[in-house]
Amino acid sequence: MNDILIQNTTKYFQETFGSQPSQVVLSPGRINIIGEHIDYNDGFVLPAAIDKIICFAFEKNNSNTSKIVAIDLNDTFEIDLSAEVQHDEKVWTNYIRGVIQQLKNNGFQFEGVNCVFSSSIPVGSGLSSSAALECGFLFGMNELFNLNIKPVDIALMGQKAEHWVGINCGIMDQFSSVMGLENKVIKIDCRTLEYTYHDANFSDYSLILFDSNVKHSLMTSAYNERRQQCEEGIAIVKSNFPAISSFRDCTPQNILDLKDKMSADVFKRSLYVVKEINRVILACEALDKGNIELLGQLMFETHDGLSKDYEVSCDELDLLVDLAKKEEAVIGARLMGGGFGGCTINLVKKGNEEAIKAEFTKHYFDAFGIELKIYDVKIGNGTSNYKHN
Ligand code: GAF
Repeated sequence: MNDILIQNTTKYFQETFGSQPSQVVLSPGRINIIGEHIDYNDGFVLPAAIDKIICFAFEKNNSNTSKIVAIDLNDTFEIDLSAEVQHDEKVWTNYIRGVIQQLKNNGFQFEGVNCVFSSSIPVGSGLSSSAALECGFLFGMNELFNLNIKPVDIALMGQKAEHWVGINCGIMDQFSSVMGLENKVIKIDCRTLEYTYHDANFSDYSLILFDSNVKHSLMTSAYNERRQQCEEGIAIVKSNFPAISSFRDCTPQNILDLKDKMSADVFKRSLYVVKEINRVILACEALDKGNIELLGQLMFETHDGLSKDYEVSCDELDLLVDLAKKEEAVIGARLMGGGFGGCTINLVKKGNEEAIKAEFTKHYFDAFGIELKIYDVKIGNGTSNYKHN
């Protein structure tokens, strides 16, 4: 599938700019096995890059203006690099503007580019198409102008670009988009940015994403609010237990002891975070030992926490996970990403995929009158230059 995407992108570039691109970059979306809303809480997460990507074709244009074409949106924007970077009503352009702003802030020297891009990452489904856009564009600029930005710094600058757009996100999405490796999940310590690769030992299972096909508009404000509540929670922990500096050093009992000192929401969020950090550690051990059944149970527990304590689920996602719980062939499922819509991630015993897909499609449509979208995903490499075979 991506071969056609790459061909079309380079062809479109040639038709638009009359030359061959000098640089073709592939930048993936991500899944997250477990560890949700944990990256901005100094915890551990377990994501992976996937085989759904954005393909970019670039060339320098020897001017001070960049021209960027989003093929799928049939839209183009131009940006004068000598002017101050401004936000725009066209949201997609802000991710690129945010990256340009980061390059400028960090004093990098660069000029205008011509760029076209096209994507196989569904937008608004919680697969981090925005991180892929930021990191892929930045990767291309790094290559074209020999900026010598290290991969982890590409991820950090991508994250800052996203903050500039308006979501106070953690590092997980950009990190996994840049650092992904085929068939490996990455355990990221979001406090130190140390990371280890683990075999994605899912051989008897398929990873299936069920896309609720809804996106509740609260997402940005609710995300930022959750982050703020967690900051409030950890501040209360620190002032009562001076030896503790982050949620990962807390036990659930520490939070229970502070119940009277926290608002009901801050208490629930904090308890969820402490439990989820612990679940990621257990899940990673289970994965290493090939105990995928245990990993699946932990995923179900994560969903319960996200739904009841972190309150970032919605009826559509809850139904998809309830359906999964009833199916013997689905050993784990949960909402994935920021929440309020998007996908659930499911571990489905091999051989049962088609029956499960049909079952879920029917039940979901009966309940909400909405078509379920389904993605089979494979774990792929992080952002890279396209190399012809
Ligand atoms: C979004 C954010 F961008 C990530 O940083 C992460 O917090 C995730 O939601 C929730 O785990 O994808």
